[in-house]
Amino acid sequence: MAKTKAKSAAATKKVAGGETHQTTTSADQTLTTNQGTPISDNQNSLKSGARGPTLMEDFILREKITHFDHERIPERIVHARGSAAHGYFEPFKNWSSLTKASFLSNPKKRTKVFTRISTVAGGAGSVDTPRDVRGFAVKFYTDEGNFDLVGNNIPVFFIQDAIKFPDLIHSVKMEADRGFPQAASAHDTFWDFVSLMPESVHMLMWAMSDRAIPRSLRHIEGFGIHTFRLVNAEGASTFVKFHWRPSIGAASLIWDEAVKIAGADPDYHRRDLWESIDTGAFPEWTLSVQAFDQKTADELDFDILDSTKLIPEEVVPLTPLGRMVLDRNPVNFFAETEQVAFHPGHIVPGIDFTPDPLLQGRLHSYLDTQLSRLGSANFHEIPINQPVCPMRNFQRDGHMRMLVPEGRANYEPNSIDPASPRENPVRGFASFPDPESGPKTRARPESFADHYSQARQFWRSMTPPEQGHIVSAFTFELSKVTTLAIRTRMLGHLDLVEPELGERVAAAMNMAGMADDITPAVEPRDDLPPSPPLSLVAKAPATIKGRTVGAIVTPGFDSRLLASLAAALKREGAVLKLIAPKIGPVKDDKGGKHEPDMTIDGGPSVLFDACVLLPSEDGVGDLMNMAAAINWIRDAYGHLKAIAYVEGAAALLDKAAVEPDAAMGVIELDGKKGLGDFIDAAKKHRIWDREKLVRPPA
Ligand code: HDE
Repeated sequence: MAKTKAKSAAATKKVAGGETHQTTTSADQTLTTNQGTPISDNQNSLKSGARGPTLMEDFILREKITHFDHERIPERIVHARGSAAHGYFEPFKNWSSLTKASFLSNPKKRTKVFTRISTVAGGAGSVDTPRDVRGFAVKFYTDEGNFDLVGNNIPVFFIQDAIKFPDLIHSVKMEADRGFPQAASAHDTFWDFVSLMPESVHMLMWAMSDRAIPRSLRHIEGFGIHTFRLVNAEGASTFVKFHWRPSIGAASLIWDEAVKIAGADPDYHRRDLWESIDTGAFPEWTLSVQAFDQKTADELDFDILDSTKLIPEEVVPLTPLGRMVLDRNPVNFFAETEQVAFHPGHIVPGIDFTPDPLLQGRLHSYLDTQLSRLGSANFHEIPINQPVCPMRNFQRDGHMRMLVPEGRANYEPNSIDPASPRENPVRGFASFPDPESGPKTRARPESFADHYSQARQFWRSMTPPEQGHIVSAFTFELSKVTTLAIRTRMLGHLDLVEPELGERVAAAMNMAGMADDITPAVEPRDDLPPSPPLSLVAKAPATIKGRTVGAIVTPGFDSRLLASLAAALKREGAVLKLIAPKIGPVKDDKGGKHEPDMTIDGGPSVLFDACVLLPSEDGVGDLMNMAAAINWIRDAYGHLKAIAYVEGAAALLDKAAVEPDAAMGVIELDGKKGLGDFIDAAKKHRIWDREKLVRPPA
């Protein structure tokens, strides 16, 4: 039922920042070469006789093929697969007490943004739903320069020092000799590396939780991870951790769904983001900070420069700064999503770094990577990367220079051109005068040494279903590891996180009692209280806003029921998709025609958040013999989704071995009450009580 808006072809298109750039479309539709020479024949190359050899002279063929041969640029070494959208950010109030960043100074000021959300390990053509961290990168086109907040959907990281990043990434990517597995951490080299790096244990808990298989890109949280500084006009600095919270709540897939979606729709997340923006359901996030001073930092029992630690919200609560809305899809994937260049060093006055050794290494890496990926020091001139504020300096020339700077003076100071740009001690970026100093050393501070306490706190903050999924994820991944010593080493770490976790994973692998004995550098704390905001299930809002409900219909189905279902879902902000055995129009009981969105085998129930069986009586007979229809129901049940059915469809439930039971979210649509109960069940997102019937926790 998705509507696609007709797009008008225009000679020019707005790009990031709002300036107008020429596109390849023009009023005269004559096809031309890159030099503008009109082309008379785009079907045949130039030959000596119709059956003769192609001539070298064919400059049109050679230009076209040469350009084609060079269409690809190196994909990002990490975060290669991503999807992006344009939008805006607006602060809730004037935050000048905290920061002089001008985009945070005025609630009436809208700042354009471009946001790219990505997986980390897979290549650009990999699927959307592997178990992986999601990158969450936002470019704010502020009036004082571009600010890039380049974060992830998990608030901590695997390593503490940038020097380990190439090792981490080599270990998780495809194995060096065999070139597989793609986009998966479930293999020996990854678990070998992390099991030798105890600092990664906290992040592993998050990566093995349902956070790493998000329901959609609209349903993820984002985190800046490192401690940053905000600095106000008086030069006062406040430490901050950045947080993004989606307005529709965070939600995850179930592992079996993620695996099946990878086949059913490898572009599941990209399509979802595109379609929701295209139909006007704009994703929205609140940007908050945990703001704290040096005294609070000194009182914490971990180091705020250690990116493997988070500050619980009970200790420093969130201050909501403003909101981001994504309301426009890219017009060209390559020009925008592929060429956008994020860099934590793209920063504006009022925001500053800390000496977190992970962040410090990133400040080198991102600039360097743009040079190799985009091929030129002029990558900032690519439209999507251009600042919207004036940009003037004396940097000149280089590959693919687009700007044409005028004037004689290309150096500073100069007396030849008094109007040329000059430094500005008042408006200019000034680094916070951090008094850090010390002897040159390659040491890791003692304050970074506790690797297990927060991992344990995370485990204790999870609800039982979430704990069960963590156990299953460790079990799945470690069962793919062929080297026994890696498994036993990892079990040793899990025992230190929490004996119950280690024991459950060991039992699930039939390896009870085989864990290595690992001595931690610092004894894990046993007194950290659970932190409820760490659990997605505990704080899930009761809503189906932004969700998709799939309904199977067959010719002659009940039009009245469909109409009330559609109206109820619309009221709740959910999307209804019609699924039918065949893609052509389906007639209802009154003769009305409906265009199905998908066929049953092209639209398995993994693609929907809640499922409805609305076949006609005749249709039930046909569906009884369709494996895809029976699996549709079976999977919906196994994935703990609310299921509504019409009385006639009870036989289908029976064949799928699904017990009709309203208390377990399998609800008969018998008028208003049935519909209301179904919506209420769908708002729970999952019927967790059902899990013990289909997948008893390990
Ligand atoms: Fe990145 N990371 N990273 N990273 N990262 C890149 O830059 C790097 C880290 C993150 O949508 C690369 O343009 C190092 C943490 C995102 O285009 C590269 C280290 C966090 C994206 C790079 C880290 C991130 C990247 C590859 C350890 C969360 C995608 C392509 C010191 C706070 C941005 C590129 C996009 C991309 C290096 C660790 C987030 C190679 C050296 C921690 C969201 O420069």
